[in-house]
Order: sequence, then structure tokens, then C-alpha cells
Amino acid sequence: MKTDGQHDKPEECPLSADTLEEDIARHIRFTMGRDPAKPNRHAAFMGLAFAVRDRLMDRWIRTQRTQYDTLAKRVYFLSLEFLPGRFLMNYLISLKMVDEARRAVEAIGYDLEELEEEEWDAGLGNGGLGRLASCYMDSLACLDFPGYGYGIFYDYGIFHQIVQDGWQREQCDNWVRRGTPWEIRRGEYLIPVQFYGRTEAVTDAAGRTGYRWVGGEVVMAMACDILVPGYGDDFVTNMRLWRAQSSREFDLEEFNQGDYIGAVEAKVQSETISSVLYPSDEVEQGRELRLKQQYFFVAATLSDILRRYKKLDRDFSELPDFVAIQLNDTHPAIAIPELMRLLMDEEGLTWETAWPICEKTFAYTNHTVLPEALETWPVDLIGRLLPRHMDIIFEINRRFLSTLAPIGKTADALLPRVSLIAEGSQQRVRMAHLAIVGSHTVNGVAALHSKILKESLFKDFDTLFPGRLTNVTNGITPRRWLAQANPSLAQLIDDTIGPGWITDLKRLRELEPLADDADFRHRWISVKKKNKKRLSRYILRKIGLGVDPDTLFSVQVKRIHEYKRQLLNVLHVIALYHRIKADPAAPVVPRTVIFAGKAAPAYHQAKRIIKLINSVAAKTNNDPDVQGKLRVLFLPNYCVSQAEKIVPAVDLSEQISTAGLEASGTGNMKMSLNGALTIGTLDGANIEIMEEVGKENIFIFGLTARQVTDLRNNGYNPWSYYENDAELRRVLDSISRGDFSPTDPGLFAPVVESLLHKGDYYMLLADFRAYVKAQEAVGELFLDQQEWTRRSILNTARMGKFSSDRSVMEYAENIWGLKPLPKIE
Ligand code: IMP
Ligand code: B1N
Repeated sequence: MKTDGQHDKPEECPLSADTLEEDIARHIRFTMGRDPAKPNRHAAFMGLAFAVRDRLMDRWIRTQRTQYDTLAKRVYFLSLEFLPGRFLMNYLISLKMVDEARRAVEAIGYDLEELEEEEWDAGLGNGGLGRLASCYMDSLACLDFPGYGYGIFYDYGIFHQIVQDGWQREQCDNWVRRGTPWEIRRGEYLIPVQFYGRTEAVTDAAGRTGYRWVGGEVVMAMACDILVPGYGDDFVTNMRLWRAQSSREFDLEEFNQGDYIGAVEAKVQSETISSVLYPSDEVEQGRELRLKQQYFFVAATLSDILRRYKKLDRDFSELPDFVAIQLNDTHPAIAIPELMRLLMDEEGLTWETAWPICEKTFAYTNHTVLPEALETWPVDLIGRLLPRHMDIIFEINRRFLSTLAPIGKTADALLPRVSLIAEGSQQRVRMAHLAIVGSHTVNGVAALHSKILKESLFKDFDTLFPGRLTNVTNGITPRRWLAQANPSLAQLIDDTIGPGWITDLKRLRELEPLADDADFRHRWISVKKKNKKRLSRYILRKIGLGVDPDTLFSVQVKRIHEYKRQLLNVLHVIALYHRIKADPAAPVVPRTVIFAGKAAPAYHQAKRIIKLINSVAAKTNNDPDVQGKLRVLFLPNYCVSQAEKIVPAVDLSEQISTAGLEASGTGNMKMSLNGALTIGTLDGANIEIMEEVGKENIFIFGLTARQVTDLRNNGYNPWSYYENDAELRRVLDSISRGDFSPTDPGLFAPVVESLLHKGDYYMLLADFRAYVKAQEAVGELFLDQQEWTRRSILNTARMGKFSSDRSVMEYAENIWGLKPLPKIE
């Protein structure tokens, strides 16, 4: 982290505007085969993209060279998901070429924002977990830490969501159909990955028995690199994403004589491994293809890591001095038995030497405590797909459990609790237990979440491995989430305290005194207004609904999940609607309530909640009594590029999960950084946001995590809230009656049932009254624009802790043992 200079200024770019222009024209002509005199929008975008990519390429090569020359220890960030969104503006900002690029494209008749919209989001992830991986890549590069992201190059990313008659419909996201200028394909670099087959015992010359994995089938992994530049300096690293390629091409003749079509079919079949991202967030699907994806990318990655390590010509015992591997949740946990297999079966190490190497190399981040998201795989399935790994997992478990017996740690059925194998009608491998036993450090993603891991979910392991469990609170990159998404606010901050905040977010504290400066508040208000106008135009364009930028924008954008409680927000909206209807003359604080988010395609209850939101919107938005007081809307296809438009325009950030269930949240950080006030429960990172911004600058309500557990243990009864709260009763009754589904009155019965008849697992009714009260306080404060704005400024000023630079620094120091690379030559 070295630059303090102005971002957006071209002084660091070695090439002048003319050259960029010429370069764009050259790429339009020679790469795209188009006439540069009159390029269409796509050709213009591609021309600019290739010209930008050229400028990164040389920096990337120099960065790689420096990593080798300095024998730097590297971190490998293994993740089944990355959610980078669009690249163009991120690259331009990193290269400080925004103004130059704007001028160059204006010369060929386009404006930069228009070309930006031409790019398709890289949606290779579901939500927070994938976006976190991308924020960490940005910070790794920005802080000059040697490291790479490793994942899968899905042909189809997260589905494209459309809304039809109020229902979510999924369309496939063929994001590379028109080709992406950003992938650097290593077509010549293929790594074989084996599946199925069997384990065979082999005896070496000295009479020692070892094991080999033989037979089965082979799929090739092709490397595709996507560059990740650090902000404002020459450091460029990459994500290496693997694509499955058939191995059949090589032996088509040998094996498939006479059955050409069959052979091609089989080839296509093996290439499906990398074709599609599983669209489930926090529910594991347990399908064979998913396990194949996991092993496919892990095997290719470890082979790449060892290839690179072998160039150093060191003993394997030194591997942990040069390599750190971070497992982003358990999805890549099969890497642990895979490294054991490589070290023993391929490199000839003994178990006793190989195991400590593994333990010192791996670290694991847990992202959820939801039982349905904790991965387990049937022993039968792993045994068939990866027979050698199943043997190794059993042996890891045997050795682990045998260390417990002699020290008297087998009391109270400890063994079955901590075993890597869950017994039952079908034996299953608990991937979290495998990841914990095979890692030196395990972390949660916010203070409360890590405490829950230590005191409840992984309590036994905290006793068995004291100190192994720790916390690293999540963060977000200020480059994308302030500089890029909110240029007007970034400019105001630059003008006020200089541009240093972009690589040192704590410096936003210098804004604090300005919260009391009326002139500054005035400028702050106009920035927010401008962003709300921009979002209003976007809403009008997307769904044809006009909204008033002077109303309070209350925003809940995230995956649709019962534990996130979009439904609680809807219940409040209905209560507001009833109040307006009961007394149309009473003064109200006008609100625009905005929802966006995708539901897993098989998650029917979540899809019904989307339908309910749209039905409530249809009814209220068309009611003349409600005009100018309340607007409700659902924006289809929430994704990174859409978030960039929403986040700067938020007044009120809704973070209302049942306490104890949202591991961290990162959307909460994005909105607060952009000057939103939060209404939230004491959950995940909300707690730390409250600690930073101060209790008086956030609206906290509802049960604490402890109260949620106690209430559940003592017998929670949702009916008592229904019976004792007349307003709540009216809300639920109006849904049951079909007020929002007149042609199909029973449509939302399952929604009310989940609350009243199925136990209200997420305790919406218990929190309803407190939520309504907190919303009243919000409304009241919003009437006082000066005071609201003062608190908005304080929110931004106090968000320094939530930079992903801080998170990555903590990982580097406390977990990876990594130092920044010296300056790139
Ligand atoms: P990889 O680390 O082997 O994947 O190589 C990535 C890039 O780093 C290569 O394309 C080279 O530019 C550079 N590189 C690879 N090996 C060496 C080396 O031994 N010394 C210096 N640079 C290297
Ligand atoms: O990870 C984010 C957190 O900020 C969120 O609170 C958390 O919900 C999210 C299985 C997941 N946890 N688990 C997943 C995603 C895909 C999948 O197949 C689980 N996502 C989270 C970053 O720490």
C-alpha cells in the first residue's frame, strides 16, 4: 500500500491518451475484426477492454517474476465461488485511467458509463461468501501480498432472475456467450484429474507397502486466469479458474472406434463438471456433480501448487514455510486428504511426516451455523468417486479418535460427537470436522459468530485443540464499494480529507468533526439526493415504477432466506398500509421500501415470499389513499452491478436476521459505509458496526442470540404474540384472508402457517413489536434531516474497521504468516 495520490488521474499510466485511443482502434480492427471508424457498442467495449488488459499484462508478468525472485511465501485462496461482478471500471480505477478512458471513448462516440453497461457480470457465486472472496482478492493485490484465488470457471454463473406475474423465474446466465475479454486461457496447460477406480496396495523395492489409486476415468483441467490488480501500483495477481476438458480427445481413436457419436457424447459429458454453479446459498444439495466439482478444482489446484513449489527445489517438510492454503468454507475441504495422498502416494512420504505438513498448511473459514448448510457427504459416494480419499479420511479419523482415548477424553459420548463420520442409516463424512482436524486455524467471520463456534457448534474442538478457533471479522473493499460505486461521495470525501482513505479506510475518521458543519451536511445531502435520483431512474427503467427520491429509501437486498426475515419487513409494510387506510389524513413519513434478491430455485417458501412482496406492492402502489406515502417494490436480478447502483442511494439499511443466524453479513457494511443508517438485530457484524458507529447512530431491536436460544429451549409460543398484539393479528389475518391474493385467497396460507402452525422457527412474531417501534423511531428521526445527516456522516466516518484490507492483514499476520512483496521492479 503505497499510493496516496489522486485516484482517477492518469499520471501513473505510461501511455498517453492518444496511445490508448490508437490501441482501442487497433483492437477493434485486429482483435474484433470491425471497422474502427464506426464500431458498434460491443466492439467499442471490447476494444477498450483489450487495450486495458494489455496494460495489466506486463505488470502481471513482473509481479510473478518478483514472487519467484524473492522466494515469497504465497497464500492460495480456495473457493468454489467468486463474485467479481464487472471488471472494466475496477481495472480503470486501479490503473488510474478513468479520465483518460473517458476521453478516448468519447472520441469514438461513446460515453464510458454506456460501455460499462455493455459488460456482463461475472456471477460465479451465490452471495456473501463469493463476494467476500472477491473483496479479499482485491485487498491481497492492494496490499501486495503474494497469493492467488483458485476456483471454477463456470460457463453458467448464478441464474438470471426475472419476475413474471410476481413470481421468480430463472433463466440461464451464459455470461461468456459473447466471449469475455478478461479470461486468459492457458489452453496448452492441462492437468489430469482422476475419478472412480480403486485403491491398490503396492510394495516397493525395500518391501514397504504403499497405496495407489488406479483405474477410473480422467478429466482434464484447463487453467483460465483473470487478472486482479492492486489499486494504484504495479502489483497484479490472478484468479486461476479451472475449466473441465475431456480427456477423450486424446484417446478417441483407441477406445471408441466405430462409435464416433458415442465418443463425442462422452466427451461432452465430462465437460459438464465446470458448466454450472449450484445456485443454493446456505443449503447443501449433496449431488454427485457438486462433489465432482469440488474435487476437480481441488485436485487441479494442488497439482499447480506443488508444481510451483517444486521449482524451489526444497524438501516437502518446508512446504508450510512457502505455502498457506485457505479453505473458503468446507467446499474445498477434500484438499486435505488430497494433499495427504499426493505427499504419500506420489512423493513417498510417510503418514507421520505428511500429516504435520498438512496441518501446518491448511486453515479453514466457517461461514455459517445453519445446520442445513453444514456439508456432509455419504461415505458410499466418496468411496465410489474418490476411493483413495475415503481410505485416507477413515485413517485420519482413526488416528484422531485414538488420540482422545488415552487422555481420558472419551466421556459423555465425545467420540461420536467429534468423529469425522456421522453414523446412522447411512454413514456420512462431516466435512467441517475434517476441515477442523486438518487445519492449524479455524475462523468465524464476525465476533459473535466465532463465539458461537467456540461455545456451541465446535465446543468440543475448542477443548481438544485450544487456540485453534479464532475470529477474523469480514470486510469489504473500499475501492469497489465507495470509490467505484459512489463517485460523488468519493469526490466529496477527497475534496475534504484527501484521497488517502482509499487505501487506509480508518482515515475516514477525519470526517467526524464535519458532521457538525452545516455546510458540509448540505453537500452530503445533495450527494445522497443525486444517488437516490440515479436509482429512481434505474427503477423506472427496469420495472416502470416511478418513485420519489425525497422519500425515505428503506432497502433490504440480499438472498431471500427465511432466516434473513424479508417476511418481517413485509409484515411491517402491511402494518403501515393498514395505518394509512385507517386514517388517510394522518401525517406519515413517506417511504419507498425496496427489496431485491434471488431465491434458490428449489426453495419454495422463499419464492412465495417474493410473490408476496410483489402482491403487497401491487395492492399498495395502486391504492389512491397510499399515494405519496408508501411505495413498495422488488427489483429483479440482484447482482454486483445492481448493488453498485443501490448501495449509494440507501437511507435505511435493513439487517434484520434472527440473532445468532447471520454469520456476519457484508451488505450491512456496504450501506453504512455509504452513509445509510442501519435498522438491525444484534447479529453478525451488526454488533461490531454498532460498537464502531455508536449505539445512538444505529437502530437496534429485538431478541439477542442468547434470548433466541433460551426462548427456544423454554418453549416458544408464537400464538401468544398473535393473541396479545392486535396490529400483528390484523396483519396476519389480512394475509390469511387473501387481501393480497383476491383471485386465489389461499395463496399465502403457507406463509402464515410457517409462523402460526409450524412454530415460527425464525421468531418473527417475537420480534415484530420491537421492530415496529424501531421503525417509528426511524420515521421520527428522518423528519429531522439535519440530525439524520449528522448520523449518516458519522456512520461513514466510523466504518474504517470494515475495510477488507484490515481483514486480509489479520489473515496474513495471524493465520498465513505472510509478508507483503517488495516493490515490483
Ligand atoms: P507459474 O507461477 O509457474 O504459474 O508462472 C506464472 C508466471 O510467473 C510465468 O508466466 C512467468 O512469467 C513467471 N515465472 C514462472 N516461473 C518463474 C521463475 O522461476 N522465475 C521467475 N519468474 C517465473
Ligand atoms: O457468508 C458471508 C457472510 O457474511 C454471511 O453472513 C453468510 O451467510 C455467508 C453454502 C454458503 N455462509 N454460508 C454460505 C454459500 C454457498 C453454499 O453452497 C453456504 N454463505 C454464507 C461471508 O462470510
